Amino acid sequence: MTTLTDSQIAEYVSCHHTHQCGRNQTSSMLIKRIRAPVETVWSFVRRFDKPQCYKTFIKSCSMSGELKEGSVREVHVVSGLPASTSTEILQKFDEKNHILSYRVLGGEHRLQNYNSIITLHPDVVDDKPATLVIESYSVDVPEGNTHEDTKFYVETLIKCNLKSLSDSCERLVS
Ligand code: A9S
Repeated sequence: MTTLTDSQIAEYVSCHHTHQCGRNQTSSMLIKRIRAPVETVWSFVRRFDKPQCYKTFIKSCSMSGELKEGSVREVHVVSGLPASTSTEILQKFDEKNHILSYRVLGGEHRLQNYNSIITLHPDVVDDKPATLVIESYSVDVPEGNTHEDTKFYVETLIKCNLKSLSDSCERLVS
C-alpha cells in the first residue's frame, strides 16, 4: 500500500480536470486528501439529490426521479450568500470510477454556466485506506467582477465543502 505519487495525480488531473475556457470564463482546481476509504467518501458525493448531506451552504434540494445522468435538481441556498436558488443537471455519474459532474442551467445567483467535476481516487495515508479528492470547475466571470474575484469566491465555497466532506467521512471511520 503506497501513497499516490505526484505523477499519478498529474495523470488524473489531465484525464478529468482540463476545462475549455472561453475568454470571459475562469476555472481552477482543488485537491484534498481524506482519511477515509473511497466508498465512504463516495457515499456522500454521490448524493446529487441531497447535496446538503455535506454542503453547508445548501438549505434544501428537490429532485424527482432517480440518480442518473440527465436528472435535474433545484437547490435552495442558505441566507447570507449572493444566491438563493440554482437549477443543476447531472452530466456524468460514474459509480464505478467515482466521478460526478454537474452543470448549472439557471437560478437566482451570479455563477452562470458553472460546470463542476469531482473525482475520487483510492489513496493510502499512514498505511490506512484514504481518498484523494480532486474538484475543478469552469464558470463565466460575472459582469463587473474579475477572474480573481470569481476564483476567490468559488474556491472559498469549494474549500468549505471539502472540509465538511472530510470531517463527515473521518468522523464515520474514526
Ligand atoms: O457546491 C458546489 O458544487 C460548489 C459551488 C461553488 C456552488 C455554488 C452555488 O451552487 C451556490 C452555493 C448556490 C452559490 C452556485 C451555483 C452559485 C452560488 O453563488
